[in-house]
Amino acid sequence: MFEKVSIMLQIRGDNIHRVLSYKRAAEMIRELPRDLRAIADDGALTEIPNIGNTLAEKIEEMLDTGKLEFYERLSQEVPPTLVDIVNINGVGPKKAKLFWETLGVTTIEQLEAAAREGKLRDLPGMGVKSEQKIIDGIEALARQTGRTPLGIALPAAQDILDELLKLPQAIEGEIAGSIRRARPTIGDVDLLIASDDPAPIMDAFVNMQQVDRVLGHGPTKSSVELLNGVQVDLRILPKERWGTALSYFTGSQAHNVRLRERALKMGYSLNEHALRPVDDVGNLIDDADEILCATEEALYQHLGLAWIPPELREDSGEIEAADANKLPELITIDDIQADLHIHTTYSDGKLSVREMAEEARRRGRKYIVITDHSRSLGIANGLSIERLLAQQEEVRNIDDEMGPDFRVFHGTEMDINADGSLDYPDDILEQLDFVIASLHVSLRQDREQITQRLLNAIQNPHVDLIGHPRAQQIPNREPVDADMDAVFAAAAKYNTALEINANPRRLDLEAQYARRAAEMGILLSINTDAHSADQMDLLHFGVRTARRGWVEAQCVINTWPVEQFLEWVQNRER
Ligand code: DGT
Ligand code: CA
Ligand code: CA
Ligand code: ZN
Repeated sequence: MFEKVSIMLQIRGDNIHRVLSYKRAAEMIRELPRDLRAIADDGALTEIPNIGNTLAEKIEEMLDTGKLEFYERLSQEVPPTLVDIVNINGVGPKKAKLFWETLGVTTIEQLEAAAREGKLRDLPGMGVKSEQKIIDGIEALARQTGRTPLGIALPAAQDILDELLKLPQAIEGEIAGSIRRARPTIGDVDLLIASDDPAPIMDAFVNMQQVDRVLGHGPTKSSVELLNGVQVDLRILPKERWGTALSYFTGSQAHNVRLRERALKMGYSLNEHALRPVDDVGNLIDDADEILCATEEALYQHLGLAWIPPELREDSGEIEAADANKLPELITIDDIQADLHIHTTYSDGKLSVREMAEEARRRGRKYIVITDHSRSLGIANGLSIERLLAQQEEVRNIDDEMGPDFRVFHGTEMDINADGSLDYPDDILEQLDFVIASLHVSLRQDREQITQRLLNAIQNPHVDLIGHPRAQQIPNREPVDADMDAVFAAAAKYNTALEINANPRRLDLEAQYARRAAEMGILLSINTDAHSADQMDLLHFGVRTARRGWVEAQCVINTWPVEQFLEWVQNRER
């Protein structure tokens, strides 16, 4: 509700501080580790950062009545359906307001009709191209509904599994399907549990409080739809068959097909239950015993293959690699030594430099870089040069205080401006320990412009890392239209690293791009881009994405010891 209100206030033209107060409150609430109602019952709403008395009263009102009077009044002035329009890729509040005021458009359907009739192109700031982009954006939005971001699906799946594994009948369990393979979005959740007594587990599953509807309730398979709309399939099987079942339901389907073909060549049929001997023409041999695999390792071994990490199972070379004993030694979360992209209250983060440093140290990181937003990014409270230099002094002091075993460096997440210029001059960048350059604005420019902006940043000797290079947001902001071959060629030439942003709303670079970059010898960096302590715990999503991209630890700069990192930063500048 607060998110809607913030967009509606922005469309109405309210002051940016008011807009941001609702937006920040919405973010705060979304990330709360506790039930909002429980906090309200404790009378502790105003202890939530960014929630003062006014917002606390509004939360109480919604908890009590299910409604917000302020929103109802605001709806009289600004049609709430305009908020859906703002969700279209390439349409911000200003454009939504423009379409509404000039054409009376208030819904996505009306906007699509107007665009198709060519009515948008003549509006101020619009053209034939931007009109087409809106049509593309609407189509993309329609395609995307139905898949759930990994960042939502994985924790939901884990909660359910943890709950079911508490039952005495459950022996072991695993999340299978596309979540186990770490796809950035997932169609449905696939859970597997090993048990010889499935009925009580199935009963518990269909009766969980997260369940909205039961789609099927059987002895070995049940399906439910959760209150958040996600479908969950649970299969229960005997432990002796765990390996074949886990492999089958992990997929991908393309990987499974290849395994089945390989099995057939070796004289077996393979399905989710077992391997079974077949004759030359593929018919089952009647009295031959099934071969059961209790582990995935056993199954792959029967097929003459090394065990293949789930993130690789897309039939994109992993079977050939396993066959030749050339699987990559994938990076793991324990390889990560540092977080090179961290925000604080200087810009749009929620904690101070010191608090973020302490939180990072508590999570086992050995060094971090503080990288707040740069001066042109007003919406994120970007730092003027004066504030940047003041922050540097604070960072230096905290680095001193925290001793030699934990280092705090000073950097920036600098905007690559719409005209391709960088947001701080070289003589300022020179004074920073580490420089990230990122695209945040004018993301719908054409391919040539976007590519040129990225190249300008990559070529600057002070820029060490390109943050979230494709500027996508999952599920509904498409990546920028950049010539990635040119970007990779430049990154390789100038020895500029590219980020795998670990926030599950980004996962950018995506796996297939990370893989190509790593193959070209480009260095990568997996960072949380944390704006709060909780977001530091999202690191594993970035590591999963890297693994999906066949990435090994040595090409990820923040797996390096601090000395090696510093040497790299200093050498490349020369
Ligand atoms: P999703 O849910 O669309 O994100 O993708 P998956 O991979 O989780 O697909 P899903 O839930 O339909 O099925 C889970 C796994 O079960 C899938 O990765 C492979 C296996 N599977 C499902 N149907 C078939 C099939 O018809 N043939 C084969 N070979 N495997 C299948
Ligand atoms: Ca699935
Ligand atoms: Ca499924
Ligand atoms: Zn950013």
